[in-house]
Formats: sequence, structure tokens, C-alpha cells
Amino acid sequence: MLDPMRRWAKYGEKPDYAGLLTFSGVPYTEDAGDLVGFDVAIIGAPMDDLTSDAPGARFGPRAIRAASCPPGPHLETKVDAIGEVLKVVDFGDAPVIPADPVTSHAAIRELVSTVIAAGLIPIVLGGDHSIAEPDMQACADRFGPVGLVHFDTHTDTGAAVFGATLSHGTPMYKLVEDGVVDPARYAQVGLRGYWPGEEELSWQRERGIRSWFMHDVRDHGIRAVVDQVVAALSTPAAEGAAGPGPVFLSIDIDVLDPAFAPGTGTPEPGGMTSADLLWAAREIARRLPLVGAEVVEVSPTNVGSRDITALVAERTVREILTGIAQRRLAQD
Ligand SMILES: [Mn+2]
Repeated sequence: MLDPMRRWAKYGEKPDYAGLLTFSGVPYTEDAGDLVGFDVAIIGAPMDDLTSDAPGARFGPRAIRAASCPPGPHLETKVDAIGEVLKVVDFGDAPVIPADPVTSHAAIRELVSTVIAAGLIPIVLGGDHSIAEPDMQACADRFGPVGLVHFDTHTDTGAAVFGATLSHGTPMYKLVEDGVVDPARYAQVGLRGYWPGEEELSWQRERGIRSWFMHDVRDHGIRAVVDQVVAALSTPAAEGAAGPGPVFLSIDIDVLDPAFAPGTGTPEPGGMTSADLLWAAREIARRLPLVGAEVVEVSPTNVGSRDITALVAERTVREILTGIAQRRLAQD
């Protein structure tokens, strides 16, 4: 276990630009034995081999870590998720192999499984959206079929994209078809633009997948949409079960308007604001029982907090952590 704060201990905080690069300066380990006693593990999944347009998301995890700032109390909620409520560890990157997405996916699934086996919530930094497959497979291996809250411009429910079944446009199709995601507890938020077509949309409707389009967010507001998503996901996973079943939160940063997140592979104008996404990520984490989360498709072009896409991705992760912390505090 390495503590990036050690040399700055007498000051109580470390400059963001100095020392070992971990998420928010939290301790770093690659040893599963060190995970005991922690609540949340940050994992990097730096691969972009399966993108259908501009690559670059392989640089996402490093850029998100570089855009992070020290822990501190969230001014709105007054909760210091990283510094006080939760024990957060950076478990490093999955050992991905360039141009070998099958091996990379297996490595990601193994690392996420290790974190879940130790009783932690994994938060995975992408990476293209194909990593949703190993991320949620690892969750379902432990918890059974998961509910899914999916923020994205696109549905990612293609059976194939350009004829390829392994793609960042197909993970949600495969996860539903394979029984990893329960389609009755699957909510999509922020859809817009010109893909997918009727074939994919009718496949979704037949399975009961619920969609909130960007025009729903525009017309009704993010508060109403999140209320409806939470209600849809609050149904028990199995008949007779108490309370909502396990939920995975998947955030494709391209759900944001390109004005807020220009660094992404398949940008689409007319998207969400950062303020709406940050609030929504926190509320979902506070109100639903998350077993894992991912923030994907961050394709940085700048260094540190000067990369605005990595910056908003980092703050999105922190809002998820704040929501998890609020939920823990309410249960104590
Ligand atoms: Mn996506």
C-alpha cells in the first residue's frame, strides 16, 4: 500500500500536480489483500480499441486522476465522502493489452471481480463503453442480474456496429441478451441525435427497457426525470424480495453537451449540462443500492484540470462517492 500523502503529512494536504498520481490522492495498491476495510475502489480501464469513431479514451483514466483535487466537504451536502465517510483506495489500472480487446476485457473483469469479492464498490474509469461488459458481468457474477441506470447520448444496444458484435455500440445489447442486466430494471437517460434506428428501439421496447430522451430532460427537468428513474428501478429484483435489487450506474460522458465535454469519441450537440449530470449522479447513488459504477468515453487532449472533459468526469465520480456516502450516513 502506497500513501501519496506521506511526504506531505505535516501539511495535511498535497498539491494536485505533485507526487504519485492516484484518484484524489487516496492510497494506491495492486494487492487484493490490502482491500480489506475499504469501501470503494477506483479502477482504470484504459482501452479504446472498440470505438466506432475517434479514439483517445485509453488516456481517460490517467487524465481523470490528474484532474482530481484533494478531499474536502461538499459545499452543498456538507459531506466529505473521501476524507471522512468512505475509505477509498485506488486499485490501479487493469492490465489491458493494445489491439487485444478480448484479453483486455478479461483483465478488467478479473480486477472488478477482485474488488467485489473483497466487499468494495468498484468505480471504473474508462476507456470506451465496451468496458460495460466486463464491469457488469463481474457484478452479476456476485449479485445476479443487475438493474442499470445508463446516462448516454446513444443506447449502445446495437446487435452489431459496422458488422462488429464486439464494439462500444453493442455492450448493452449483449448484457441484456446474456441475462446480466434485467431489462425491466434498465433506465436510459439523455438519448438524442440520429442513432440507433427502429430495429434497436423496437428490440428495447419488446424487453421493457425504459428510455428518457434528451427532450424529456429539456421539457420536464432533471429532477422529474431522476424521480421517474428511481421509481422505475425501485421495484424488487425478484418476486417477494424486499426493496430494490442491485443497481449499476453507467455514465457515458457524451451524455453531456459537447460544450461541457468536447473530449469524447462520438459527440452530439444538445446534451445535458454539467450541473444536471453532477446532481443526477449523486442522487442516483444516494437513492439506489449501487453495486458498481463506471464513467467512460473520456478522451482528453490536455493535462491536469485544464482538460475540461476529464475535469467534469472526475467531479462526476466524486458526486457518485458523495451519494454513496450520504446513503451510508442515512443507514447508520
Ligand atoms: Mn455509450
